[in-house]
Amino acid sequence: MDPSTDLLNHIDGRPVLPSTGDWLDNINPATGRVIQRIPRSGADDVQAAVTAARTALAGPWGAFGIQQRAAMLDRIADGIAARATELVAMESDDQGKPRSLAARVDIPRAEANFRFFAGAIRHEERPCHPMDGHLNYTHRRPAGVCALITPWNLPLYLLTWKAAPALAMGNTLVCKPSELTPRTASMLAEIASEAGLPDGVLNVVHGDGPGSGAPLTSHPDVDLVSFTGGTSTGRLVAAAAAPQFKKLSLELGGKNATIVFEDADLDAAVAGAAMAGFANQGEICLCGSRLLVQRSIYDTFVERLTAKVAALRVGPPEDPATDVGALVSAAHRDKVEGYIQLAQDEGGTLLCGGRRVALPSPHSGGYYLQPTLVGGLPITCRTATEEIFGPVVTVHPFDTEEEAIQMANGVRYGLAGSVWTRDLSRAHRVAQSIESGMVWVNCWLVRDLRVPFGGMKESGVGREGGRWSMDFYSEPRNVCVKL
Ligand code: TXE
Repeated sequence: MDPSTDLLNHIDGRPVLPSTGDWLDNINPATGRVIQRIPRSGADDVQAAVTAARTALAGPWGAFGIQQRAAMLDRIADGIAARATELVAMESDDQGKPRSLAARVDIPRAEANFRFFAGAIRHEERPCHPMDGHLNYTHRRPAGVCALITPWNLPLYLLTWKAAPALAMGNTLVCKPSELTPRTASMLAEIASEAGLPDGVLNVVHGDGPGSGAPLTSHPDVDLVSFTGGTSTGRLVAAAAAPQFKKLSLELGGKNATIVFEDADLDAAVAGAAMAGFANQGEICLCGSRLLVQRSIYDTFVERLTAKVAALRVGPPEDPATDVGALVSAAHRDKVEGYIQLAQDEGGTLLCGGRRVALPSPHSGGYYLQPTLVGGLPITCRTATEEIFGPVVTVHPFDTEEEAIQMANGVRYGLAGSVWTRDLSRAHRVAQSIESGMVWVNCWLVRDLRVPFGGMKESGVGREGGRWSMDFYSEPRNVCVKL
């Protein structure tokens, strides 16, 4: 590999080679070909980044006021918008998602995250509690040095979801993106530097979990950890952060239910269930991977959904007609294939899909799977209770509302769900009975950045979004003044 194409760490405002001299290959999942090398950083690289972040807190950035920070976030948003085309291609080539999806969702949302939190701090109203003879006001201090550890499914979307509020609240950052999708994090660091963010405020350390993720979450000079990723890794992160009482937010896996009642608008529910099941190749923690359909409409619904899913186009990410791109890695494709086999071993019937898709050169080495629907499985089997995180949805009939709620809640996860019905009372009853952090009614993935976002049970701890992010990324303090 030509070293001039190597991706480098970004520490204290400049590109830096890994102290380990060790590298990982960054592979384009659409072709299976190596794009470049990325650092497999180690503890010394993490130390350099944390030192830079700590130093920057005491530098010019620490004196930035609300208006200056808001203006900085807007300039970063402008930089993302100006380089959107490049970011779309980079994200799609790293992750395998259709470019049309990155252009419609990932990159616009990255820009929106910065613009939203610029506005949030400009317009924040803070509580003031008057007493007889005293006045209490709430003051915010930055949390300090923030470790932001992000996954490979929505790389820039999720990194900016953390970085924007963290910067808005005056913190400094050490970002550790997934080793599978590293490039847009480095581009964000470049954009931030060009926007005038002082050196050391936003650092990026590339590498894998053991090499750089673990030293970062356990580093004594890191004040806060925000992690999005798998539940098992979330356990390791929590174990590393808890003994040092670091602020901690965990957004983990999901096994979300899409519940369709017999009175639902079937056109909308079929389209909604297909999108919820297979958007981003099913690699979104919010995806509806368990479909619960009232028995009276089960056959009709499944027939219509099967036709729709079978018609989804699996193709090269750069093709505008592509609905389903490549899975993020060969290992992840194999993991998902393993679950398709398990589904059949557990007695399921493939209603559609189930096989690899072979594309012509240059995509013949890519990691493509057909979107797959499985019927006939017990709701308690492994396929229907473990997170697969790929284009696989299991379909199950139910009879009563109570049964649907019990089925939806019968997993260790509690992240999201959707309910499809025209009965308003039932919609509220069911939405409030599902054990998850968020529920959509007759829609899916409609996101207002002001609302609390996060999961229950094994889907995570804490909430981010709007004022929940502002509280998490700061230390709200009370000052009481004698009048
Ligand atoms: O993510 P990991 P993986 C689920 C999905 C997927 C599974 C594992 O089921 O199959 O998680 O995916 C870093 N200390 N989701 O392995 O391991 C790692 O380098 C600190 C759901 O790709 O969770 C990466 O940057 N950091 C999820 C980040 O953690 C560590 C989205 C996530 O990696 C670490 C992605 C450690 N010990 C996967 N080990 C969602 N909720 O959206 C790894 N990392």
